[in-house]
Amino acid sequence: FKVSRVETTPFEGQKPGTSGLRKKVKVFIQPHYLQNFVQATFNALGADRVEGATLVVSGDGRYYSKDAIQIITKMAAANGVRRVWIGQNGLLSTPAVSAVVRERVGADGSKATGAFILTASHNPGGPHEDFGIKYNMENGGPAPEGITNKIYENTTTINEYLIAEGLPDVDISTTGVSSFEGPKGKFDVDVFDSTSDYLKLLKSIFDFPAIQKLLSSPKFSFCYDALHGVAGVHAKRIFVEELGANESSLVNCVPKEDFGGGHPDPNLTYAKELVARMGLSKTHSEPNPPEFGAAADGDGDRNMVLGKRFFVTPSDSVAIIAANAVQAIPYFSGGLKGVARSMPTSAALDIVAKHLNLKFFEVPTGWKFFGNLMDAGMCSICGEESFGTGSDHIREKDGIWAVLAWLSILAYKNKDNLGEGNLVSVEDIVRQHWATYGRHYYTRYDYENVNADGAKDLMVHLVKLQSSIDEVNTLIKGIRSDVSNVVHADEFEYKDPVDGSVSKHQGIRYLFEDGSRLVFRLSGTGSEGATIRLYIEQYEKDSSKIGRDSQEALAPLVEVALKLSKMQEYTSRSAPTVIT
Ligand code: VG1
Ligand code: CO
Repeated sequence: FKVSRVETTPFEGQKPGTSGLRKKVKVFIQPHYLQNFVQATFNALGADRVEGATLVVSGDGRYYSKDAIQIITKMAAANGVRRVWIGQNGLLSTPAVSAVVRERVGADGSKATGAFILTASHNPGGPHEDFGIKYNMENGGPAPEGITNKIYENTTTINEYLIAEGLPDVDISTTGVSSFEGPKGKFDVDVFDSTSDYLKLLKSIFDFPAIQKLLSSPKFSFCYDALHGVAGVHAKRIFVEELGANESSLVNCVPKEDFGGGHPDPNLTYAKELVARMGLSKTHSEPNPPEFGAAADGDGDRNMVLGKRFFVTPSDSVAIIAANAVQAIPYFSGGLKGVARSMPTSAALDIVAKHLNLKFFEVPTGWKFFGNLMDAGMCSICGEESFGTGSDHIREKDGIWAVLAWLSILAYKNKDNLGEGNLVSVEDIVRQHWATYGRHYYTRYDYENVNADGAKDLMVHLVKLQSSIDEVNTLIKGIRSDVSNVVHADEFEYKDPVDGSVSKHQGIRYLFEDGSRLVFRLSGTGSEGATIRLYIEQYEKDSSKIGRDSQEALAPLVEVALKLSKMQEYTSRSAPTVIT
């Protein structure tokens, strides 16, 4: 092939958000749009990280992925990349990409140096929905802000990109290596099995025979919903072929370019089929739900964990995994190096860290901040309230890992009663955890696609209010007299303990005397308008009060949050789009 230089002009708005660049497909398919972003990335990385590189290019299989893979492959070849690695059919979950970058060794002994992940994660897909792209580094984690800022800068001045001319489209449906000759020498495209490397890593972490025993017990039943995302590919291999789960326990596990028209976000609103199967639907009654259910998002890095007629909040989930990891998961048997959560995630993990005397970190929203801690050996387990849980086995959150972690805990707690005796259920484990550590009532209200100016004004209003805590407390007393006092309010700012970098404006916090918290943030993953996230949390230590309905327990704080922020006034919305 030859290298051709194509003239181009900048597009506005190619700024990567919380997790890469996400836009409507109709924006991405404009001539040169994707190409500009990819070239801006190569330029930000610099020749020494691009020439001779081995790049993974794959994603969640959403609409436009196949075209994007061909374009990126040709651009990689033209920019001097030595090898492109592609999961079969272009399918790799985000955690599988991270595992491949860290673990896979090519037939010629090569190791990956980075990855383009093609996904807009939990956003819907299809010709009228979203596409997305992000770059991950050699450690398998998302590019740090230093690089993403550089990428954005480059997109504003770009005037040409390089693409290989005469390089045929690669057949991504069949595994194997194809070699080509370019001006700078050899270029290989290696299409490989999507699950093998990821599976190998997971097998080195968990006790697969113990999980297999649990899954095969007639007392236990299991269900996994991939919402037509890429996790379905891995789920079939791992849960069915390796662990012996029944094929009928997999729901929506065939990936679709448009996720079957659904919203591939694993929560109680969008994972409708799973919610019904687990006996949690308000309109459908299920006589005998499975003991355990879980769902994934489009790119397989998120998880929702459910028990029979029981919802586990993600904030509780990470705390419970951390509390049980050393006993239940072989990888952690030597102890935990530390734990971390994102700022809006509930403080359930903090309490576990205190009890177990573990290092603890609170970082801004988005997985990239955990990676630095893990690279420095300071953190083993971490999580976010947004259905993200993971560990230092990779540098992304990992939906299937979280399911295996829960199955491990269930296997451990039930190791002596799979024969006789009652099964310790998901609900039993959570209630036992609350009884030991107290309960964090938690909910998140999302106002999706609201007017961007209104959203900005609401945030400005909330920051202004913070200048007088007395005034805030007077306002609150006028709204609800049964809510405690605000003792501190600020905009969250994070100084990375490893590289000293500072991230500002990471969410507005109101902290109450009794440990309650209100947090307001603007989403960084949407593709249209603005999305306001309101996080509400209340801590209850009194064991006689830990069994309440969470929306009911939080009602006073919700009322305060909505009135204090003037939510309806600024957004013209009387109710949130989604409550999780
Ligand atoms: C959201 C979540 C955040 C998560 C991010 C990426 O970001 O709140 O916790 O890390 O999505 O997840 P935001 O900025 O919209 O609140 V994923 O599964 O979309 O890669
Ligand atoms: Co995701």
